[in-house]
Amino acid sequence: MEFGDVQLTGLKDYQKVDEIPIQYGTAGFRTKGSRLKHVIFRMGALAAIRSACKKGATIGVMITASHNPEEDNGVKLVDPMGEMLGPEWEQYATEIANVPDSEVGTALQKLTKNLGVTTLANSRVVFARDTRPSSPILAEALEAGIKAAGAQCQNFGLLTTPQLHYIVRCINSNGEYGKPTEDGYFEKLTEAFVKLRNIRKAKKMKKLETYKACLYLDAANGVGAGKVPILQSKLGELLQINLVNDGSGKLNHECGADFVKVQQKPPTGVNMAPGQRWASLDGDADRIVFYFIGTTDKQFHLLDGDKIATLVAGYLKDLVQATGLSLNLGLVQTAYANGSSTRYITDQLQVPVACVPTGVKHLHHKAQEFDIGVYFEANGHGTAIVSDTSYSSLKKASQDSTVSEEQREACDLLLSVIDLINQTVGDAISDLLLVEMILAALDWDVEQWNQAYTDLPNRQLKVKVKDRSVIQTTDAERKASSPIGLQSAIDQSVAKYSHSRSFVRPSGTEDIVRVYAEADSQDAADKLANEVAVLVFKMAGGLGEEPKLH
Ligand code: NG1
Ligand code: ZN
Repeated sequence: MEFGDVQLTGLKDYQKVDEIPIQYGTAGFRTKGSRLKHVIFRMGALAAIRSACKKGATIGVMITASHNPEEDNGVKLVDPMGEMLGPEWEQYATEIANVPDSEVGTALQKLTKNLGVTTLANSRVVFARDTRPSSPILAEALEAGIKAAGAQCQNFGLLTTPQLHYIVRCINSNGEYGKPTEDGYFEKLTEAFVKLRNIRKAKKMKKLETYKACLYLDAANGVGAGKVPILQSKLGELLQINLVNDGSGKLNHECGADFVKVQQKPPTGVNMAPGQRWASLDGDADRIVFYFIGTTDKQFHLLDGDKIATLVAGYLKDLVQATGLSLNLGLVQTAYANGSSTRYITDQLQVPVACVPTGVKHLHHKAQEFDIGVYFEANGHGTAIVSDTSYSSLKKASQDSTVSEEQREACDLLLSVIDLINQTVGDAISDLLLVEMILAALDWDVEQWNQAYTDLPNRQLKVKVKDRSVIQTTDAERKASSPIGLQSAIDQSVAKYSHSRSFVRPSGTEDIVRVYAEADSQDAADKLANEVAVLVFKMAGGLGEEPKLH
């Protein structure tokens, strides 16, 4: 089988296991690990073609299924600046993944020809994987695919998803973004953290009274768990991390950021004392949520992506103001953002806020419209990005002797904060350090942070349907445009509850329809979510039993 001028050697070892179509969705391909060998082999070749189209820039490939169960796996491609794969290539990925085994070579050959690629010998692909049992064998398939295409490759072994994104950007910016290694990653982040935390000492400010440098961290038994000791070794007493779900248990099983966010409860089996600050990563450490048990009410409180976004945006707003530069700061959310958070951002923070469809690529893209764009999904995936021109103005002002000393200091501080942030993609480790740094700077405990606003009670449900594509949405997924009649039925249900909102959308990562509802009491949110789930079940071809209120 010919592909360009190389043989697709090894293809026989990477044949389809079934003919079920597979699609490159919001987070790449995701399904049972046992179905992915051929897809990943083909993605190795596709990454090589992508690299050639980007003039030999290095492309990244990550093998992970994030917060999904242990038996799942997935693959996604990382573009040269560490961003998600360009949208037109998602289509190529889907086509290549689905062609019959006998046509793989021809399909790849046709693609290279259409794209004007003449050689893959200068293509470079780097890759990494998470801790799933199926990941090593899939990494072998990937390497075989890259090599079959004749490209060069480097295997980074076990990394978090954001670490790989960071490394890709470092390589392609010739080290300007940092050293393209795991060591370089930790060095950049922790140096910035240590510098920011020590400012208090340097300025002889009064000692911290409320903030306690102690965090309890659930690593979801994922790839992040192995990274925490490295992080800890560089932080010393500035932050003590007590690790649970450290990799000895089952990945994402009753633990991790997704479990805590969706179930709105602590990971199973942990012992939380009131007032302790807890956080959970997801399986590939690109999401984080915080939580605690109230010292007075003894209730569980969740500080999700919305609460992180508001903390970060509030801090950055003050800092930007102190620089004296006119940089416009904006925040990007999705329909899943709690209504209270959006109100708080608009009314209290007075920061412009935008709503985009689910999927990090949409948030990232929108955030690029601001000088400094903060974006977070409610589930804890997010980061902040700074435009090149804003970064240059900050650099310039920090060294400009005509600028006041306070303003220069603020510029310098903001530059260090930018170093602490992984701008390529949401990064749980970077977000963890950012939150801890801000809480220390404000001398806040977790309860003070939580007081910014009170979440409207909410509920997320999943409905199994025959074909989830019958649900179509508009208005950043807040309205259903198909099937006809569904939206007006949802509107009627919503009208029965006060301060309520509900929407439905097909998941991009699971074969289900997601239902979201919020209202002024948990009981009302639960009832509304259930009513809407029943509507989806009835009007969109539900499978199995009709949803019931629990
Ligand atoms: P889907 O399955 O499309 O809802 C989920 C998350 C997204 C995003 C992707 C990728 C929710 C409601 N959805 O997508 O925000 O993070 O996974 O991991 O959290
Ligand atoms: Zn993830």
